[in-house]
Amino acid sequence: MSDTAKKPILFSGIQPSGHITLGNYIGALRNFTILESDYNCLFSIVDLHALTVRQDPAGLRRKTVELAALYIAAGLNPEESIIYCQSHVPQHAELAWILNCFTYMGELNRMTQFKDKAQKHKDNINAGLYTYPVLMAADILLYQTDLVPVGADQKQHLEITRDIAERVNAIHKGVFKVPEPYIPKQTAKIMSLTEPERKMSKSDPEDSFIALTDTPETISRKFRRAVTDSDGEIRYDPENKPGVSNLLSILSTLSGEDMDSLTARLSGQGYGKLKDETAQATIETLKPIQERFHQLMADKDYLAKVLTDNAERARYLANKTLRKVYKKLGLYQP
Ligand code: ATP
Ligand code: LTN
Repeated sequence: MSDTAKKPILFSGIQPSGHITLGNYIGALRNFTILESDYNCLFSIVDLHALTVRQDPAGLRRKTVELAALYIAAGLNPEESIIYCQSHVPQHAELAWILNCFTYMGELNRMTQFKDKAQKHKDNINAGLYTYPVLMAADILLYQTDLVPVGADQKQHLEITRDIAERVNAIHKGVFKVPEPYIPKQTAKIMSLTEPERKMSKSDPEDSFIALTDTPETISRKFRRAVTDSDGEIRYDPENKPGVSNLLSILSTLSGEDMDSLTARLSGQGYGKLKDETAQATIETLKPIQERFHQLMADKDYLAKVLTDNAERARYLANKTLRKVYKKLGLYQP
């Protein structure tokens, strides 16, 4: 950790709320691995956020450990980066309370993720779902974060985070670093395989997403059944051809072939060929990740130690910001 002190800070999180999908990988996890060496990174398993929808306790515990294994299997280094569970660092919830007092209901009312999730879970529109963006702002601001790599669906949450930080800073000078989002255009939104007008989401039905742990047979089958269109032309046009464009985005990202040469090479060929190549590229990308994932899952003690040690590193940093916030706001600190 030679030049650690000089590097800017990167924070991101994924919820342990289901099978991690190819959308999470391409939109988030893969970028984490690309950026890791240039930043001091924190990668959180945001288990408190997952509680905003009902979770089965044993399932939540299992998915938490699986996500830790996937972070490492995808290439993140837990000796350098801080890979940890949000609930192991109580400062997240503490700062969230403070930030609640700097967030307007009018702002939260505009959040599209809240509206979508409220629609999906009509029987459980809880206050946690409503204040979800405030906890997310706390996650980020707690570490004086410079950069937050996320998928396009999180853009609005990043904007509210910046607004909250600026609002606090306007009253109490210099409390928070105002973070920048990192949302690369082409890969920011991987779409569902069955409803390509909607984003691929880990809480949707199995056939709509590729899980990072799917077998090669399942991956091939899901891509073969992916919804396309009937004009038979291979062309990148997300507006009019969302299904085909989604497959092209996935293939181009995973194979490294740029979109122009890819569409030129495949033009005039059938969708079967596009689906086959996309499946193959996915299988090849996921193979080493899956091997490492299974090795790690066979060593739960190692994973527990990583999460325990890293939570301590996170608490140390989190505490520094929280103390500063309490002091600046006038909470008596003898
Ligand atoms: P859920 O369905 O439970 O809401 P999710 O699949 O949206 O989950 P999150 O844990 O909310 O996953 O997101 C983790 C990261 O993955 C975020 O940075 C998010 O923007 C990104 N992400 C999620 N889905 C996609 C997608 N389809 N395309 C690109 N990025 C995505
Ligand atoms: N809300 C995010 C997950 C998340 C997150 C974060 C991402 C929670 N806290 C902080 C980046 C930074 C989502 O993907 N749904």
